[in-house]
Amino acid sequence: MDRTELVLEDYFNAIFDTDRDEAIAVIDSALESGMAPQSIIFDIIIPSISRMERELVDKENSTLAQHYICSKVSSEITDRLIPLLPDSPISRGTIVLGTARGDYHGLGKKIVGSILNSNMFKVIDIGINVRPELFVRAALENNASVIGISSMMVHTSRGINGPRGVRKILKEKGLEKQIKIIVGGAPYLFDRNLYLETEADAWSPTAIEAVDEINRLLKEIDHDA
Ligand code: B12
Repeated sequence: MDRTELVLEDYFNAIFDTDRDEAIAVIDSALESGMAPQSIIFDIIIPSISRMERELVDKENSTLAQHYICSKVSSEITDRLIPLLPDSPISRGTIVLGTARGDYHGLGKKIVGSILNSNMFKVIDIGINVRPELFVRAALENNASVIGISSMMVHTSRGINGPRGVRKILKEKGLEKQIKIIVGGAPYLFDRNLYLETEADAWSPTAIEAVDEINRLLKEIDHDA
């Protein structure tokens, strides 16, 4: 096993046992030994959440309570890692980011925001359970070119209170050429054409790939201007 695999194993065992202190100790020791914060997020925390889900759904080997603690600890550790990611002083554009109405999953959005931030975007995170009107209002108030909507459940991606609701308002206000919509989250991973159904301009499977997609959207806006 290489070092990353060892840390992954130790971290997974800690969260599987809902041992918050041990999970934090594993991450602190990984940081001390020189592991990069971004690698901890993508190579340790995200794979552990997926593995935890497999234990719950496929193997029926864990409980929803374990799952809940795992996501709480993961979120707390991600909060500690975000300030350690490089912060870029230059801004390529402003992105308003939130989780769709009715959806309380916030970890993916948090990671997307911090990766965009360290890739020269100004990110306005407006939280979870966000109504369509609030997305548009925040975009106008902050002169944002892109609205990013995270949906982790099928109904919060497809429903009228999700991206489609935002699209409807952009259309009504004649803002479609100046504000683009990007979406992401679990349902889009299961159905790669779903973003079209939700009337978004783009989607991305990961935070890293979102950087290129947003650059493409910004070019589209410049071209149309
Ligand atoms: C952790 C988790 C929870 C935690 C959430 C904690 C929190 N504060 O976030 C808890 C336990 C509270 C929870 C609750 C529920 N959950 Co839940 N949950 C999950 C789980 C296992 C992992 C989600 C996660 O954090 N992943 C880790 C992050 C880092 O990954 P990510 O979110 O996918 O984000 C990455 C990309 O998707 C992308 N991305 C994400 N957002 C965005 C946005 C943009 C703009 C872009 C570009 C990219 C992008 O970038 C991220 C980083 O690379 C998923 C399973 C799954 N496969 O996703 C189920 C899942 C989403 N949950 C599910 C369900 C059903 C529920 C509950 C209804 C359960 C219940 N019976 O109560 C409730 C819903 C509560 C609500 N109203 O929101 C279902 C949804 C199924 C469906 N068909 O709709 C899933 C898919 C589990 C399953 N297989 O059934 N959940």
